[in-house]
Amino acid sequence: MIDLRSDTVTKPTEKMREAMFAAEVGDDVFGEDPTINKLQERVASILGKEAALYVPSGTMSNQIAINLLTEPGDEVYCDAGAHIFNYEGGAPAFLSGVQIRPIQGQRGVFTVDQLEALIQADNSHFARSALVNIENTSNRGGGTVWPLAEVRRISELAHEKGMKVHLDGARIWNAVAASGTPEKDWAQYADTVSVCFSKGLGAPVGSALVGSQELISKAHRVRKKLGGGMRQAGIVAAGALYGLENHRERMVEDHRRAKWLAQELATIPGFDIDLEHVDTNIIIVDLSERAIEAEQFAVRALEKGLLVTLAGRYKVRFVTHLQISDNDIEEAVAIVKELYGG
Ligand code: TLP
Repeated sequence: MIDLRSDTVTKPTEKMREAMFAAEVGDDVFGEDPTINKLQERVASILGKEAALYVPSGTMSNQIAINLLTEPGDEVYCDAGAHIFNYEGGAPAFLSGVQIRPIQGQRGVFTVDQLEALIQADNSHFARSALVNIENTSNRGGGTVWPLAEVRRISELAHEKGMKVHLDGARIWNAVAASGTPEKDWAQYADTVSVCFSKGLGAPVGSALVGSQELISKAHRVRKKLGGGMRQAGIVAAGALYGLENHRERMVEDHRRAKWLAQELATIPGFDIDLEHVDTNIIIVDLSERAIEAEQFAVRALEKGLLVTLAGRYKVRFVTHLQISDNDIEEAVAIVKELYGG
C-alpha cells in the first residue's frame, strides 16, 4: 500500500521509538514531566515565544487559542478552506460560541484588503471582530506557503483594530523548509501559534500551543476543561522532541517528491494541477474537466494499492511524508496512469 492520504499516517521510526522508550516521565498535570517540559521549552524557543503547552492534537491547540482570544458572540476571520472552519467539527461554535466569517482567498491565502473589507464597525448590530486565523501552510489550499509580507500586513491591521492573530502552523515546519524563513519570523506576527508534531515531523501524537506566558498560563485551564491533561505523556512527547530535532531539515525531500509527483500527474489529460504552486508536500488534483468523482478515483486507486483523500467532489489530495520513497512515487504514478491514461 502506498499511503498518500496524509502526513498524519507516519509511524515512529526505530530511532524515534528508542527515544520514546528511554523517555523520563512524570505527571504532566502537576507540571512534572521532564520530557514534556523540555519539549515545551524547546518549541517556545524555536518560535521565539515565552511559553508553550503540549496538547493531544492540532484541533485542541487551535480551539484553545480561539477560546483564549475571543468572547462568545465574537467573529473569527479565516480563509474559506481553513481547517478550523472545515475540519474541526464546528468546534469554534460548540466550544467558544463564536461565528466564523470565511474569506475567499486564493489557495488558502487571503489579503489584508479582503480582511479590511469585512471587519465590522463598532456598532451593536454587528458581531465583534475579534480574531484572525492564518493557516500556514494552507492544507486545503494545496500546501501553500503564505507570503511573509502579507502575514505582517494582516497582523498589523488586526492589531490596529484591537483584534488578535492566531497562526495555525500545523505545517509551519514545511513553510520553513520551503521558504527558508525561520519559524520565529512567522510567529512574530501572531499572538498564538499552534504547531503539530504528528504531521511532517513524523511523531505519533501531539501539538503545542505557543504564546506569551500569560496566555499559556490561561491555556492550562482550558486544556484541563477539555480533558487534554495527559499525565505521563513524556512517552509520546519524546517522539515529538525527536521529530523536532531530526526531521525538520529532511522535509525538503517530501517537497521534492511532491513536485515530481505533481509534474507526472499533470501529464494525464484532464488532470488539473496548479504546478507553479506545489510549494510543499500537498498536491490537490482537480478532476472536474473529466468529471471524475474524487470518491470514485479513491476507490479505484485503493484497489490498486494507492491511498488518497478527497478534497472536494472532483478534487483529490496527495500528501508526501517521511515514509514515502522515490520508489513509492514511481509506483503511485504508474497506478494512476494505468487507471486514467497519460
Ligand atoms: N489535518 C488533517 C485532517 O484533519 C484534514 C490532514 O490529514 O491534513 N490544522 C491543520 C492545517 C491541519 O491540516 C490539521 C490536520 C489540523 C490543524 C488538526 O490536527 P489534528 O489532526 O492533530 O487535530
